[in-house]
Amino acid sequence: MHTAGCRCKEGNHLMLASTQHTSNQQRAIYEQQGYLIFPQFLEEGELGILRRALADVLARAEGLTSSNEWFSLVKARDGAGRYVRRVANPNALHPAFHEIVFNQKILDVVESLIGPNIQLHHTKINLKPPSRHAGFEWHQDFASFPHTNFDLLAVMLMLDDSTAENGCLQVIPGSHLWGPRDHLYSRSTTYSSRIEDESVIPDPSYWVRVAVPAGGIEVHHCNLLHSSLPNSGDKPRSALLIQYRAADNVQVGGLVAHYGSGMLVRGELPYRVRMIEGNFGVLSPDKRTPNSPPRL
Ligand SMILES: O=C(O)CCC(=O)C(=O)O
Repeated sequence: MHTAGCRCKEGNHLMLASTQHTSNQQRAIYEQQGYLIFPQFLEEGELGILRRALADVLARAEGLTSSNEWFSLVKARDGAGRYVRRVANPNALHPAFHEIVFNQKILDVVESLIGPNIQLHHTKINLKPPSRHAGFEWHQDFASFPHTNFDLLAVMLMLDDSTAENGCLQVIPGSHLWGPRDHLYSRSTTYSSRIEDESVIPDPSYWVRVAVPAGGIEVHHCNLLHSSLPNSGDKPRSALLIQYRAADNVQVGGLVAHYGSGMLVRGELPYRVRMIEGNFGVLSPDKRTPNSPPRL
């Protein structure tokens, strides 16, 4: 099933410039591949504001020795010290991360993919310190917050250059068409998941590394299988993730306590729920790989 039409060589994907493609073309690529890349998306000034905001937010984590509701920490590769691995709900912590959620250029892309009525689901910042713990196993986002339909996507905005060395995203093009799969909590963290039946993951010749420069964005469908390796280089890889959904798409499981979740960012509330047919597993506390850390 997964082999149909998705054999891709590493890096062989379409790089879009927001002005070069019509929204119909963007949508057609997204429907076929499950992801889009815009390597030059933000102006330098816009990127600068976000990078300064990140520095301000991280200043609040100085001196922390264990994770809290905002900051998840991991041990450095050499064991000396701890790094912030994830900032939860940065839109609650800094006005720049609140405002970027309403960025009209981003919302134009999102509208071309999931329609005119758009809600925020959540934001987070994933930091990739040089740590063996900083990878993500193959997963679909849908499993962590299932909804009544699949018009749910992530915009990943690169705050640093993301490269093969520092653990850029990797995807399996077309895998969103396989539908939602059962997941377990990941082996290494308490807040991410991995596909339960790893035998469906095709061989590495189908994997595509998505290296995107700072200021660029990658957009992926909630059922696209994606992962990323730990940072094996010496440069950080920070990325802001903004998850949006169509306003007629209602969450039916998983974590709901995100700051600003359900906020209408464009269009209007349709007061309708659109449901697709099918059934899917919801992550429950017992869905753990035997050696995965205890659920927080
Ligand atoms: O930051 C990454 O490399 C992957 C992020 C991701 O897949 C997630 O947070 O669900």
